[in-house]
Amino acid sequence: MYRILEFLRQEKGFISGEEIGRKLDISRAAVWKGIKKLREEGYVIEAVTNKGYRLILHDTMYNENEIAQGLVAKRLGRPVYFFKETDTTNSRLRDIAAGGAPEGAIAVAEQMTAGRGRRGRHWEAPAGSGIWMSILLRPNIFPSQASVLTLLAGLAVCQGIEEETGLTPSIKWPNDIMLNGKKLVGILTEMECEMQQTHFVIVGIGINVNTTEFPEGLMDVATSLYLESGRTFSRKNILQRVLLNFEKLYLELLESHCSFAPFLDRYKEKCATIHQDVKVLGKETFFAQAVDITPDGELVVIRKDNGKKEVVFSGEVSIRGGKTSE
Ligand code: BT5
Repeated sequence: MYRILEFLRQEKGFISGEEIGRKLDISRAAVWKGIKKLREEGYVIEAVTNKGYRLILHDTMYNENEIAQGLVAKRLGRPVYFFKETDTTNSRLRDIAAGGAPEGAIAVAEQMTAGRGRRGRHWEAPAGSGIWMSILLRPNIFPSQASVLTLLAGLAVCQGIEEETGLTPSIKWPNDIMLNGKKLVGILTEMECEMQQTHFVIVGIGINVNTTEFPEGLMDVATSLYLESGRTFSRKNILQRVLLNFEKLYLELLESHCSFAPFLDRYKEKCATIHQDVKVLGKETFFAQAVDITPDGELVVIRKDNGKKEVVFSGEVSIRGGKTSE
């Protein structure tokens, strides 16, 4: 069926069923069946007697074939595992990774029924509105260094969104992307490791793209590209841009032996947390002012209660705006 799609895609005008059949060495009935299936998937294909078929609408289509089509990234996004509905892409990709899938494989879902945030929190992931994607990486990295990948994913998502939409989100250290004070993107990095060895890392990214409304309770804190701009965007284009940006940063990270230092200035430029009042929720809960990011990607804060400087590790804490509660 997708071979027929490729034909239609290349052809600017009409192409007859006979010609498609001849080139693909299949019967006209098989061509017709393929066209029917493509239509069922949502492709709009015009059919005119004596002229043949013409592909009209595919820009809004979202499936493994569309995502792979025109992907510039060479390592990430190959291959694409697409699910119309699944519980959570992070778990699906974990299973796929355990079966030996290569670095760069991604799992993408139209809808997740049990999307995950950190610490068992729920991630709202309805159909038709967002990018719910997990990326498999197999870096030679200590488990303690893996949180750097969350920071780089955040940077890549910001860059990708900016390039594709012109909107300028910022990062709330360590794993949220915000737009106009509301959460646009969440990132969940998970890994399979032993004491000193990382087997693989899964970076899960959730981006609210064309979401028109959120359930009660999320409306005040969550937003989408659509809600902030009044425009709808191609999920495929944004996804591809994010992958390309993440790939560039990831390759740079490997070259720098997994040091975050080369990225520090770029990260700080996008990070809105610095100079903000924050509530640190770790082993201990306290209020503080964020003052800097270290070359290892940790947050430096000055505590409100005793004025002391402390370094906060991303794996350990949640950061909330100073005045809000958990
Ligand atoms: C996160 O957790 O922000 C990580 C979210 C990661 C989602 C991706 S999608 C692909 C992959 N597969 C998965 O199953 N997950 C990953 P956390 O910082 O714990 O934030 C969770 C909180 O964000 C929730 O408690 C809600 O308050 C809020 N939230 C839930 N759904 C949201 C949404 N769609 N947009 C914005 N905020 C949301």
